[in-house]
Amino acid sequence: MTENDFLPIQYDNLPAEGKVAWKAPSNIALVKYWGKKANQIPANPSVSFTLDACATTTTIFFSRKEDDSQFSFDLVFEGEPKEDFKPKIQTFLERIEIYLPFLKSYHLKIETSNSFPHSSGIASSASGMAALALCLMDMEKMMNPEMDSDFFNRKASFLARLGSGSACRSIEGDLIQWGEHQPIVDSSNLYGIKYPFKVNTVFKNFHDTILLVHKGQKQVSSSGGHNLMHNHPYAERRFEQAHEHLDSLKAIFSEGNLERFIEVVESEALTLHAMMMTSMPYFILMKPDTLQIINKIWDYRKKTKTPICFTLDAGANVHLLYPESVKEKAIQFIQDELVAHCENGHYICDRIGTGARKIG
Ligand code: 2P0
Repeated sequence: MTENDFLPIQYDNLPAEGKVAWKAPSNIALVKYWGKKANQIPANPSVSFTLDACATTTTIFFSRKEDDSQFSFDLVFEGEPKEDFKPKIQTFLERIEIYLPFLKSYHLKIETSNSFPHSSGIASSASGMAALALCLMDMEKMMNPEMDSDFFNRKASFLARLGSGSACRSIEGDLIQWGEHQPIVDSSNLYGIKYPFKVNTVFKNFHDTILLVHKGQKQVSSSGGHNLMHNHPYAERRFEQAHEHLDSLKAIFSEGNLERFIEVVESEALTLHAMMMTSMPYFILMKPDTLQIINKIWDYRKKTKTPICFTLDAGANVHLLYPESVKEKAIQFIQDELVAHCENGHYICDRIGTGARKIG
């Protein structure tokens, strides 16, 4: 498919008003997207677990308006008008207007809230942009009821990507791949797809406990970090490595090989942060507690042979990944040894999820 496949047909039925609502989850990448080309095209492919508990709920009340020369929207975040989120949404609407040309014909009242605290350091752009894209697709579906659910999800992912790259992996579950990768025939730079190969049941109910090490603002945004991969001394080798890791996951997922899964996932997390440390300007998003947690995980794994590993997002928080079979041990370990490294002792128990849900 190309971008042109997402251009709409002529609509014959523009409703006067209505309401759409979706809840979209966050996701955690196993092979990381870090570096992009123009128009939100990823420099390398990625694959992620869709999460469940960490999610954004968005409702749009829409009504036809006379003047269709510009966008008109209000934004209410967790019950309060939120002016500082508006420029990002304005830019998003401008980018996607060509694919949803009815947007300027409506006033949109967008109400949105997150299940996780705003200041937790958990990125809300993936779940937020996914929920918004799904609401807007739902509006399009009212005007084009023939649209099938595969196309609906694919276009929602395509639009979400234009808001935030990783958001394209937050539409469906439970394992989503994004970015062209030759051995995955249907892979695309334009949208996420369900991981097409066999996945052993050991990965089906994986847990992700997010240890909230640092809840403050990051010094460098993800967009800033992606940009620093241009002219980065190790970029090309890193992009190749992401392909290699994605290839090696095929047998790992199929066999349920947790030992090798841990190797790939932890290497990806540390490589992501190594890219940050070797950018110009260089920066470090990990905190001392991030490293202490990593060392404790390694010690615990060595001592107990429990298949618990970590991954990192673009921040200081640590995602602890483990299968259902070791859940009790993992919770005990977190409480005994890791909570002390979390800001105010806070952590979020999440798990792999099935994707976004329409709620209204
Ligand atoms: C990922 N991250 O694959 C990687 C790993 C963070 C670390 O994608 O500029 O918010 O909106 O496309 O998607 C975070 O970057 O960046 C991200 P934009 P995004 O999940």
